[in-house]
Amino acid sequence: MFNGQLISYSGVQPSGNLTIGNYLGAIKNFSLYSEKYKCFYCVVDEHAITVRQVPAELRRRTYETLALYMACGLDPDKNTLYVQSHVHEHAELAWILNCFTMFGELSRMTQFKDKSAKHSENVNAGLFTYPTLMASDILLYQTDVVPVGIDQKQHVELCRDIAERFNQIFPDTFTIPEPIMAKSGMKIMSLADPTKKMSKSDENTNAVVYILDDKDTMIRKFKRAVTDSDTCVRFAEGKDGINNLMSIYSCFTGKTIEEIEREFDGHGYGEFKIAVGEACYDALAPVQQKFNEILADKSYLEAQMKKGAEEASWYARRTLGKVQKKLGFVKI
Ligand code: AQP
Repeated sequence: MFNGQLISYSGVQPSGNLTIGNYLGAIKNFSLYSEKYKCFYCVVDEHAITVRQVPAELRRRTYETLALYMACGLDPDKNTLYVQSHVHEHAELAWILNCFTMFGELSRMTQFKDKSAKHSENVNAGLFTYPTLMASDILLYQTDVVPVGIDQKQHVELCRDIAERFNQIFPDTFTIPEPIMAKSGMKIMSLADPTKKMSKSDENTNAVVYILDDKDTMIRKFKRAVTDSDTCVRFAEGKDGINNLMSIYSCFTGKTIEEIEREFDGHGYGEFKIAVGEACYDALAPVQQKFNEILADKSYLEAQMKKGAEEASWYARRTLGKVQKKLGFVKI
């Protein structure tokens, strides 16, 4: 809460081309909060460098992620859309929060364990302290709700613990945020291994459907999706691949699982997979068209980045100033 206004905050890393997991688990839901909350949606480029990035690609994806926010319905006049590295308070508060976060807490984060196993040649301190930067992102804006996919729930819970610890020593500093997750789509799984989350950084591009994939590519990927030896389209334990495809189809069409089971009763997996690909493309085609229009106007995007950074900085400065004063830092 900031000046009596409820706040929603979330972000996406420009660490790869965005997937339908990012869309269904996060971005699609962001615009739902625009009426009730003051919303901040950030392109978290500082988080992305915890894993090595090619600079030209990071730059390109930063523009693209901002353009996708807008293409997915986020109006820059109603939401504060900005890039994390344009607001230096994020990194400054993160340092302070590092001093209120325990080594053991960070060691327990599953994303750190997964990513350090995946990037064993580069287990850097930034990867370890990623959650304190995320806590800084959230707490700087006195955030009430954080719309995220389920994989980020643990980080939001740690953020709450850090804020409560800080508030105990320095009362009334931070609002304690709540993670909020979509009822469906909170964890979209890989098409190649449906026990694993779909991730934009997956090296197997057939395992991932990108928001910007063309129709043929989407259908081809769904056709190749790993399923099981059964042929009946029904949601059941042990049918991870089909369960995942049914969830995706449900998210894109609004149909319930029971409706989907009835629709495909007597039809095989092949027909169902094509229907999932078509539903996915039909839902995303308008986003793709809008994205291409917005991306074509780089100076418009840069003007929006600047406006967003100025708005965000105003809020971020106020919280950081309050924290510094409470800690006893001298102001000159
Ligand atoms: N598969 C998913 N299903 C549902 N939600 C998902 N999210 C990510 N993958 C899925 C949600 O998308 C938001 C932005 O994610 P992020 O960019 O901050 O990083 P991430 O969670 O680490 O996503 P990726 O795609 O797996 O990125 P990489 O491969 O770079 O690590 C978050 O709200 C996340 O929950």
